Amino acid sequence: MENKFTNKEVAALLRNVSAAYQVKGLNYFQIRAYDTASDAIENTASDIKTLWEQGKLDQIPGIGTHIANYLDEYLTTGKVRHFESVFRQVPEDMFRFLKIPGVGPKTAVKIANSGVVSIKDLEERIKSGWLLKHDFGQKTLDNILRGIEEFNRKSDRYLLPIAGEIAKDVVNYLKQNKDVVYADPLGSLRRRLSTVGDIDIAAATRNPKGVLNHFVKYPGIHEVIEKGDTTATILHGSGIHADLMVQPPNHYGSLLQHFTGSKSHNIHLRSLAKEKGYSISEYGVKEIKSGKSLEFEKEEGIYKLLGMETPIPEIREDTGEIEAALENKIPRLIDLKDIKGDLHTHSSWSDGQNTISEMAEAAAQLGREYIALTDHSYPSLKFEQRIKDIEQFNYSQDKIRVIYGLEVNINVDATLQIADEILERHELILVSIHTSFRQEKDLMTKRIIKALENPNVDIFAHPTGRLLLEREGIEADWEQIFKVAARTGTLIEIDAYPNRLDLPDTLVREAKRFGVRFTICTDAHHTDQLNLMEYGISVARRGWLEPKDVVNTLPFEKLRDILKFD
Ligand code: DGT
Ligand code: CA
Ligand code: CA
Ligand code: ZN
Repeated sequence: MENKFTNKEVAALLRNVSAAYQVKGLNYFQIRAYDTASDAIENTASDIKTLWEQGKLDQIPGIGTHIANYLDEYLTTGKVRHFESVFRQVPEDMFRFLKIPGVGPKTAVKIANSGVVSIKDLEERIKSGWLLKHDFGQKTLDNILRGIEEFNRKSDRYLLPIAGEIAKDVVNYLKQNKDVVYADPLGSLRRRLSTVGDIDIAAATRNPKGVLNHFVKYPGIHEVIEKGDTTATILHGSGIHADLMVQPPNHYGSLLQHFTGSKSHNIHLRSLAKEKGYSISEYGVKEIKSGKSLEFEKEEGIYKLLGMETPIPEIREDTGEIEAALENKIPRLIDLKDIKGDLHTHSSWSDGQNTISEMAEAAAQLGREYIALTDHSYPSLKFEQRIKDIEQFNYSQDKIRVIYGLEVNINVDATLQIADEILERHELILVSIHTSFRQEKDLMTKRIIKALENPNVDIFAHPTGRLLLEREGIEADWEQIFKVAARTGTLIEIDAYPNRLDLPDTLVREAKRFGVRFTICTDAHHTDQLNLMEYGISVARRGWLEPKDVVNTLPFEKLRDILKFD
């Protein structure tokens, strides 16, 4: 296979070195260096090959000189002699199996050594019972099967912020061209899905050729895949594809509408249009009877023609938004501006990187009225000292009110990590699952419900425990859980951390139907992460939440009533 040197490929190469080292039993620090570098490359929006060409590889934090030298060799010659010799000492097929979520190096080697040749082959041999005879336990095999399902589903998707940052940069670049009248990211990015398959961008111009020529000279480009008269596709250095579609300004509304999607929204809209005597496409709208073409510079015009208000992009999934729009009944959904405070953050008292005052001041800078510090309740934590520190900070200033809270694990046996006396001493208690994610559904449901029924518990944080592109969420009876949450008044969190976005949007909408109330919080472990709130807002909007559904839209005085502070 030809090397393209995308970030994804380079990151995978380093990940493989780490895996091979683990099999060979090298020490933790040698292994860790490769994992860190791999993460850093996967998560940067800059093209690694371009950085290398500019001699700026060391600009990526996490890449030491040692690995930078190997990368230099790799990008120069297409291979690294040292890596090749490492790879020769482990079964070649193991790397294929490492791509399955939940399969580590040791299991991958075992699979490879048992003669399985591909992921497909592996799936078949598990299902046929063949692998059971080869020293694998049923439980391990079930986990592998689940991983394969996940692998098949996620294929090549990117976290919203990563794709979003790239798209923003491309759009800004396009706007530097004087012939570009409008430019916007569309598709799943505009609908704010938690993961994005490819980037779709639309531009309005009277000079399509010039704009497409400009587009394919974008500096972050890795390769031009295709270039036609009104469209072009590039491979960005990160490994993601970006499609550009151009139309003259008077057709731009149709372009926007079509490529925002979703596909099912569009299909429904088109059949509705047909009933009303119109045919709509990405190029415009036609009156079927007269054959007359209608032009729309803005997409609102198209919806208006069909007798409806324009649904915000986040809800265009054909799950009732068209019906609601026809009756002008789409509620005013929550917005970033509605948020008054953050109720899930960490300081250096647990695993956060900043002190209480640093976190509080950064939150005040963002205009928050209050912030809850919810450090993990390690039993060794000096709870009283920490409360005193927070109270002292509150006396010392009046820009922001710091709420002293804790994030408490729900143990596998449904008890909580710390005693009720300690919970009672705090103003806010989050509970969450950090261990035994694979518990059987019924037990898991009971485990959660018991925690939610504890009167000291205020919020159930990142409920499913999923890690996007990495780990599936827990299995539980959500209907039962939502009923209990509604009855006890326990709030359900939408965690805005980009690889969580948990509760997922579809469950948010379901929970709302049961009368659950929510919080939207950043789970920040660093001051820089306090501004991740916008991603939680996207999830909430996709779940049709209004400001009244979310308690951290309330001013502090009202919030304290709900949380029953002293
Ligand atoms: P992605 O890229 O997998 O994250 O998801 P989208 O929604 O961005 O999907 P994509 O990139 O395949 O297409 C962008 C939009 O273009 C999509 O949301 C709706 C529209 N579109 C694409 N293919 C079709 C189609 O076959 N029929 C209709 N009606 N619309 C389509
Ligand atoms: Ca797309
Ligand atoms: Ca696309
Ligand atoms: Zn947390």
